[in-house]
This record gives sequence, C-alpha cells and structure tokens, in this order.
Amino acid sequence: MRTSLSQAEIDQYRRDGFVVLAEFLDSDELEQWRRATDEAIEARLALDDELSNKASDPYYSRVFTQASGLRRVHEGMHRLVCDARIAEVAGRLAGVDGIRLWNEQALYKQPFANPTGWHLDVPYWSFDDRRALTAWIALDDATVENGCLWYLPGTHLTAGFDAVDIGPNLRGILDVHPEWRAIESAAAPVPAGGVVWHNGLVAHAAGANMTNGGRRAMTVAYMPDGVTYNGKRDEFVYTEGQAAAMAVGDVLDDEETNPLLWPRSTIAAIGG
Ligand SMILES: O=C(O)CCC(=O)C(=O)O
Repeated sequence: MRTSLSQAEIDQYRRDGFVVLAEFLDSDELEQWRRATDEAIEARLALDDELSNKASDPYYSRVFTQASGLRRVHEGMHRLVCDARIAEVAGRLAGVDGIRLWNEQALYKQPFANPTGWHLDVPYWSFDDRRALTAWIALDDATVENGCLWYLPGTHLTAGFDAVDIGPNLRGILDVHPEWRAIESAAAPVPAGGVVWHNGLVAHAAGANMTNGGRRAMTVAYMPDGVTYNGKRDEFVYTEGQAAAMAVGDVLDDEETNPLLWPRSTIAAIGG
C-alpha cells in the first residue's frame, strides 16, 4: 500500500477537493479488498432481503448496487476498513490530527447502469463539517466508458450543506448553486487498486456504465475526531434506537459505530 503523499498531492486535494492516487493497493491487497467486499455483500444479503431501502426505487436501483455496514458482517472487511494507515492518509489530506470512521459502502455499477447525479456527501450525513472525506477505492478499472467519477473542482470551498437526491435530474445541485455551471467538470478515471480521495462537500457524479462489464468500488468515509450530531439520522450508520438516544450537539465518539482510527487510542494500541 502506498501511504506516502507528496505536497503537490495534498495541495491538489485542498484546491480541487479531490486527488487521484493511481497506485494505492498492491495486487495482493487488491485481491483481499475484492474478496472481502464480495463476501461481505453475500453476508449482508443473507441477513437482509434488500441492501438498502432505496433498492426498490426504479431509477436509483439502476445507478448502483449500494451496500453499507459491511464491516459489521465480515471480520476481514472490518480489518481493511479500519486500517490506521489509510486513516492517516485521510488525516493528512484533511489537515486534522484525529480521524474516525463514518461509514463504508460498496458501490457496484452494474453493466449499462444509470449515471450517478451530481451531489455532495456531507449533507446526507449526521454532522456538518467541511473536512470530512471519502476514499473511493477502485476494485475494477474505472473508466469514462464504465462510469468513473467526475468532479466540479473547487466547489468544496463554496458549498453549503444542501442535500439533493441522486435521481434522474442529474444537475439538481446546479439549481442550488447556479454559479457552478461555469466550472469545467473533470473526469477521474483510476485503475483497479487506485483510490480517489474526495472532500465531502465537493460536487461529484459518475457517468453511466456504457459497457457490459461491472464497475466495482469500495468507499470508506472518514470524519475528523470531535464532530457533533446535527440531528439528521443517517439510516446507514445509526439505528433508530441510537438516534433516539442522541441530542443535537453530542460528540460522535461511539467507539463501536465511529471508531477512532488514527491516531489509534492507547487502549486500542495495547489491545493490538
Ligand atoms: O460510485 C459512484 O457512482 C458514486 C460515488 C459517490 O458518490 C461517492 O463515493 O461519494
């Protein structure tokens, strides 16, 4: 795994809101991520009929197959997702000194899948923070043809916390931010084993899959240590019971749900 970051990569991430690290996992690690993701999805399907409550939405279900909470059903996935080395990269890009796990999701664009509409991530989440970020790990080559990510560079600097649906209106976020229509979009193709890091407030989308092959990705989203609950329950992260026990302003520091990954706490380090 390549965990080094050049200053140019950090600068690019901070300026554009995303950076592509083409060589991230080595070939053995890529195989581990692929196997763990496939097995964890199987394990989830054995427990739940549907991977998400949007699986019945006729447009969304054809955008991608979305599977959250995979580390809770697969020990190997738990280890991969909680890798402190990746969290450290997140911390250095974000410029913070503590990183917690927010969520992990497999996003598999099936052959001939719909595009993923332009959106921001943080407005779906249970905290408002400009430094949260996602590692989008390519399990297959992600190309312009099969639905790689696209960005509106720099939009994280002016974004608010307005959520738009990932639905058939691809440009809904541009109705909220008409000034972004002047920005030239940038494609972010990445080979299998590479990662695209993006800020949770940068506008992003993914193209349609125009091919007969799948486009698999595993995403890990991170939040800075110390963020607080904004009152929006993210159903992929918190149960209704958990949310009922939380108040706006509570620090999101439950070690089961949002473990501190970097720096590792003394207790976690002693425990191995
Ligand atoms: O994989 C996709 O199609 C979209 C991914 C995305 O929006 C994200 O990882 O935040």
